[in-house]
Amino acid sequence: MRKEILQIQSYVLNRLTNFMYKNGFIWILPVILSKSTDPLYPDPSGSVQKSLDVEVYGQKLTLTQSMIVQKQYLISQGLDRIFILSPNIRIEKPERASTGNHLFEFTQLDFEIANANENEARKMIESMIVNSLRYIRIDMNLELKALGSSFRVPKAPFKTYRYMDLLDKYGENWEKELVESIKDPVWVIDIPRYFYDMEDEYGVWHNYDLYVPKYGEILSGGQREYRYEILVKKMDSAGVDKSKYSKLLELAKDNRLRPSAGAGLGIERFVRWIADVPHVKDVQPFPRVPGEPVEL
Ligand code: ASN
Repeated sequence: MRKEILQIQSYVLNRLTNFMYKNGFIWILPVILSKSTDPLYPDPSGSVQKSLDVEVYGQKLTLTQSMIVQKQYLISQGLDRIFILSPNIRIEKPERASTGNHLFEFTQLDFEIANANENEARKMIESMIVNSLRYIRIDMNLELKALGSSFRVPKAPFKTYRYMDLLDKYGENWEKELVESIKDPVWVIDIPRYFYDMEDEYGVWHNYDLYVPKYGEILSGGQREYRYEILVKKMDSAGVDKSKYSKLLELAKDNRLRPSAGAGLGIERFVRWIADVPHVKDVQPFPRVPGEPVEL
């Protein structure tokens, strides 16, 4: 484990949390056990095999896969901007060990903005990325040089591609083709997936993932669904167990969910791109690689 990578990671965490704080976000502590966690399906590029359920005091809870439902809850309670450094457990298929992108335990900077639409959220994310990279370039210059990292600071707005267009152009292998063809981060939008991402009446999904050159996706987010009937319909068609989401559905039924948009930035993926190292396991001293034994 290179010390420079951990120095960069430490700096990145400081920069990102500072950026959020200065932009009016309230820092919330994470939960590791959830009644309502992200089901992570349907997702065209997902590979989570199962969720880990445990019984605690007679109640069935799940190791948190993402805090999306908790974020929607907090927004419904009147908070306008929130973020969490959230540890997530996702039991990925062992084949994902070789992508360089997957750990079965990782941390995301997960945030949500009340009343924001897709464009406003993407703008805020672009400024967070560009702003922190500018500082990293300067303040971490020695560490970046020692690692031979050559990332460049991009300019906003980032280029945007539609998921279906990429699929048409490159086929199933589109992610690999895309990251090999770009020099700066790009957006992939309009991806058919989770019940909580907003799909409008024309079938357009108002969600967005951020891809970086060479490595792939580092951030995923969307404008949120808050309408009761649509949430129920989406959960039913995905085969999601609605009893796990009773609080969310109760709020939606009472018209108390508010429109919002947000995203989660994978910390290990972001640092790995900055440090320019082959695998996300290289930035975590205690890596949890799909299919591989844990040492500590
Ligand atoms: N955190 C992501 C979001 O806000 C969800 C995820 O990690 N699946 O959209």
